[in-house]
Amino acid sequence: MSVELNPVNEVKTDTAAQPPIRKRVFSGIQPTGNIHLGNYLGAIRNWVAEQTHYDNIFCIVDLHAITLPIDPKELRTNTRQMAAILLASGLDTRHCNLFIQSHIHEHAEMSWILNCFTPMGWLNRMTQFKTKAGENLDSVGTGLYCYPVLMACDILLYQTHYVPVGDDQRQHLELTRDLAQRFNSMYKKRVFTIPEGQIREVGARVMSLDDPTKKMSKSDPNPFSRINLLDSPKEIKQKIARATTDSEKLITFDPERPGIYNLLGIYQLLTGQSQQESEDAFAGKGYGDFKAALTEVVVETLRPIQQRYNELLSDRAMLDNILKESADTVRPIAAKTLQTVKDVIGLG
Ligand code: AQP
Repeated sequence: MSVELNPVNEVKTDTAAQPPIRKRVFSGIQPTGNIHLGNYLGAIRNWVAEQTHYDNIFCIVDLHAITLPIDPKELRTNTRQMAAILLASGLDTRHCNLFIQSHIHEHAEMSWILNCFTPMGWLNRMTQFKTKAGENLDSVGTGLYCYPVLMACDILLYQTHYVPVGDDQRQHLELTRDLAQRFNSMYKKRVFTIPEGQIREVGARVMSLDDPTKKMSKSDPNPFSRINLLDSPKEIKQKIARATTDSEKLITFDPERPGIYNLLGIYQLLTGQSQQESEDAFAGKGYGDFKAALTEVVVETLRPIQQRYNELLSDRAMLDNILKESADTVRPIAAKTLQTVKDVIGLG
């Protein structure tokens, strides 16, 4: 079952005669494996919490996943696993559509077109490209360089109002807005809705466990840097036990002490407490007590997600059906936007 979306891809003005049109949310996630607590707290949890408020489109961005080398079998497996994790985390297809990016060819087609409209200087400024390319500037594929344009297409194809993401996507979102504004003004037509980011103050940047000055990341070669959503209780315990702290004793939100700041932030988010309540809970206690409590909270948060994940993954046909129905529902929106773009630029 997939949710009915607003029937047209134009932004309607609410009038007294019409029921209010719900705003549209779009967000994506790469099926690159190792989905972690940062992805959950920075993105997925917010998608789930607010899914009844919006017209939601969520996408497993497999075309983004091939911007770096990935084994084909692994990619296909990761994609189904990602769908199962998202549904197990609480995405409900009565309230949202969840599909695989490559199932809607309009993403790739629009990407070529918008690449032709994107100044190289804009892409040269993207810090994520520099980080991911590292020393391999001459050997990485151009897809990695053009990654932000594909992301812009994902968002713009659906006339999206809001994009809930973690803080690491802030620069890409700005580029999306700039591209949309530039295109609209070049053709003096409101072809694209200008999207706004939804970046939460808390949880938008969960940091690595071993180096809390870096963000928690799927591609970090050190498995002790992150807690994966599918980690066993034993692995979670080991990872939290090894997480970097410092030689001080107080368990407080002190940004000057990034290790404990990050861990306490995770604890606060998962318990739903205020900062003060979390600090009070550990007044007079040491890192041992705190890490044990954090371990328990993480394990208990992930337990029901993992149970549901295993159930969902055992019914591959049902998963594929959900993904297909959602793609069928949203495809006409993407097709209409692409056609408008082709018309205004003179293709065909
Ligand atoms: N550490 C993080 N804290 C908060 N939010 C995060 N996100 C990622 N890392 C953190 C958010 O998760 C969503 C999905 O991310 P993605 O898989 O599409 O891409 P990413 O940002 O490249 O994720 P990773 O885990 O860091 O992967 P790699 O290592 O491949 O770069 C996005 O909303 C993102 O903001």
